[in-house]
Amino acid sequence: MNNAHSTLPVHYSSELLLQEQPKAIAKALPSSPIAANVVMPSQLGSKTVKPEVPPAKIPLRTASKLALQDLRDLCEGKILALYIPGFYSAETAQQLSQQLIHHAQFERYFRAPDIGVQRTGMTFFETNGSNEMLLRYYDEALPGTQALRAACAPLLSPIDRLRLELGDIWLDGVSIENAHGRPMLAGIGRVFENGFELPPHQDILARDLRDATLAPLDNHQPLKRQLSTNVYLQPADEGGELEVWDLSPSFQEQQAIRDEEFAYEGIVDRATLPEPAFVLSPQPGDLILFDSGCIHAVRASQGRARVSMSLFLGYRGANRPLTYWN
Ligand SMILES: O=C(O)CCC(=O)C(=O)O
Ligand SMILES: [Fe+2]
Repeated sequence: MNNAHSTLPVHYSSELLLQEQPKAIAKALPSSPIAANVVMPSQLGSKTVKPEVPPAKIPLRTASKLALQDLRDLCEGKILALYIPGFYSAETAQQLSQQLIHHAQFERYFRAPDIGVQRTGMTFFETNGSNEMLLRYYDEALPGTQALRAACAPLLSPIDRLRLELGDIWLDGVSIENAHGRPMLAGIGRVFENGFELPPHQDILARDLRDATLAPLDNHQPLKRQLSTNVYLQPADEGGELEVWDLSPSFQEQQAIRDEEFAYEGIVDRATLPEPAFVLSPQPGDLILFDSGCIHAVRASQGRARVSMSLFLGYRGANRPLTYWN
């Protein structure tokens, strides 16, 4: 562990955002009823200190379906996460998890080989500094998107369902992210191995692009926000809770609290973090969308594999297309 810095820098900043955001360790109360499988900080036994500034952000909003205003609030940073229990049928989710385990090909992330989390297609994050990996990523991207759809067939892939539902509500369109003039991967399946956590990290396209060997297209514009979206298919027997912090350190700040135990330099030392803004135990068929520029983690799971499907979304403004990739 890296003990050189024991606290996280207090200001909220991220190269993902065009403007500095107010400091926002979540002390806000949720605006909607909390599902039984969600733990808010007030229940974690931590002392509640009266905030000096008005509460900045709602940690988690629960909704019965994907709706435009909730998505806008998430994109504009008014809420940290949007939770839609039962987005996909629980029974079909369980069936699909078995189908994926048997018919899809999983391997660990090349850039995080010491973490027991496996994905289907190779993701953009893994191209890190290698021209060969970047070419391979683009060669495999479209076949990877199609292979995941085929592995779900005849069921509708939850990723495709999400893309369709986003397209139904987002008037400026929902399209594939285009960093280099070639289709990116759109959708992955994930399995979490017995006993492994996905340690605290951020997912930020700008950092992955900075690490890539090819400059982005001239007209490629930075994101105002990046969302991680996950549809959960099968929980582990124990553990596997999603934790999200309302903290988005800059690259330099993150490096100062890096956990050197892990090969991937983007892992944050847990010991430096306060209580998360929320902890969620996802159930089969649930969808969550959260700000992936904020630190998040998946607690170690035990027993059978935790299975999910995931997609990133990019937001550039209210009247701009939403984009997606992995
Ligand atoms: O599986 C999860 O709950 C979240 C995984 C994650 O880190 C992500 O989707 O960005
Ligand atoms: Fe992540």
